[in-house]
Amino acid sequence: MSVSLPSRPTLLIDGKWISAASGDTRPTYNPADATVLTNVDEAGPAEAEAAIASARRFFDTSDWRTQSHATRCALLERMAELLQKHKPTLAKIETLDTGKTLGESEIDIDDVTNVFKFYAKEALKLDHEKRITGGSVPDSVVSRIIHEPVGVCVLITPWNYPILQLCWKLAPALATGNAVIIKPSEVTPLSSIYLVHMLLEAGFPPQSVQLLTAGGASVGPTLTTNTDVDLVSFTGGLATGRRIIQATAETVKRCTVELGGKNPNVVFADCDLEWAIDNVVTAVFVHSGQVCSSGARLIVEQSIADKLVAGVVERAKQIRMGNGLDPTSETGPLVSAEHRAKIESFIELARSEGAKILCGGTRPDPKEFPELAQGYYFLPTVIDGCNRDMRIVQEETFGPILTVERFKDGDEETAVRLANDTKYGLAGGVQSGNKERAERIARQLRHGTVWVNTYGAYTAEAEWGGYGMSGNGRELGSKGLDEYVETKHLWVEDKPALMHWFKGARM
Ligand code: TXE
Repeated sequence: MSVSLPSRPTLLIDGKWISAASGDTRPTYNPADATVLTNVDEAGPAEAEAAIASARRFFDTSDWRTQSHATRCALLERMAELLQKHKPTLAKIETLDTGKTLGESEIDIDDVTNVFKFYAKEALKLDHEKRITGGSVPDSVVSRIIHEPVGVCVLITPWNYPILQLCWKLAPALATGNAVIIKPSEVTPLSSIYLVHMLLEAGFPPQSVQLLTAGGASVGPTLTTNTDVDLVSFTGGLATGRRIIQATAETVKRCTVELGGKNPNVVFADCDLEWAIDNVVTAVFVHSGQVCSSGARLIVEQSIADKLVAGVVERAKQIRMGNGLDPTSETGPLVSAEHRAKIESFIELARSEGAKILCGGTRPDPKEFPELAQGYYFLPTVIDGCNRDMRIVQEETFGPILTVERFKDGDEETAVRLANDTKYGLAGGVQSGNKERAERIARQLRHGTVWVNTYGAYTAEAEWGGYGMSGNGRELGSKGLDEYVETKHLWVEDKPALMHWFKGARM
């Protein structure tokens, strides 16, 4: 299946596609077979400075930020149309770069089409100026709340959902009149490059968007400390997130971070067994577990546990791994050799902690699956005998690894305690045939999204984000728009009068 990949130059700075002054490039790999897909330009601090300067100039001197929301929202609507028009190519690029199946890439594009459409409507509400009356506001005063863009926004995205994570930030940022600097993951930059070409095709002003393809270490410090940057929105790992919060604190930038999770899926014995097996397998093994909200911790009621776990193991063994472009593949490889090495070290950790690996725990056997031998594949893995003190239960592996913990029949308190016993708090599931019980448990979970009798769905209209170390702020929904908006209070006195505070001789 041929597709033309974005070609160099890949840096968009001040409205022009350029290469790095250093001439440096970086290869990007196809995780399905470890071949080099193409090379992209590698920006350095000088290019980051140039992108910031251009974005600042554009934001301060153009009429982009003062236009009506309706004008900008029309561009968002156009972008939604273009996402559908370019879907076949964009989906293939996403699959080649991330390894996810083509079906998953297409779902991501449909989802972000809805995100653009949603914010094209939602941002229109900001044209409404809220009038404050009564209280301590005198009749002679017109007091209003108006909304303005934050300014220059740096958007840093990860490799597991490159288009999706970028659009969750991009749509609200552009709808509200900000100037954005995009820094995609160096592991999967291709769909973001393609998407930036689409933004220009849609008619966004060239300087409203700057693109830096680069490693985090080379441009990150500049992007997060420069005084001309007003906001940093980051999705990625906890360690990098902490670094970004610290870096942005010095200049008191607005900073929102989404840092993943270690998400519980609580299953009660009153579920239909076959249904519950399907739910658990889907929750954890989609995209080979490289999902921030994946249901990686099964917390199961004792009386159903053995049967459920046996069923999950059986199903996990049947998952068809393969190249994402092959329509028969149900899940793809891990994103990189480095990430697979990390997953393998987690397996060693689990063993050393005394947990029992029931299935998987290795790469596919190259004799049995020669077609998978070159890629970064790792078998769906179920680990039993876990308890809350184990690091395999506490750390985010971001791979196809399910840990199993049990609670005594009817012991809802323990189920909730186990589910909440994580430093993260992004998402979780409650599966039960008893609706009242499910609702009761769902309300006690300290997680940003809780699915009841299903797992994994989201919608552009509902906020997404985490409690605890899963991050701060929210994406999607109306709060996802607020992240990119400054609120200004205008207090206008219609009948100016002496204030009588200082009583100098002349008054
Ligand atoms: O992500 P990083 P990594 C988790 C997952 C994974 C771990 C590490 O557990 O194993 O994070 O993944 C940019 N200043 N998630 O190392 O480093 C980087 O270039 C500015 C969860 O690949 O967090 C990339 O664009 N930027 C997650 C982005 O940060 C910097 C999704 C994310 O990279 C930077 C992915 C710096 N100093 C991984 N250093 C989720 N929440 O969904 C790096 N970057």
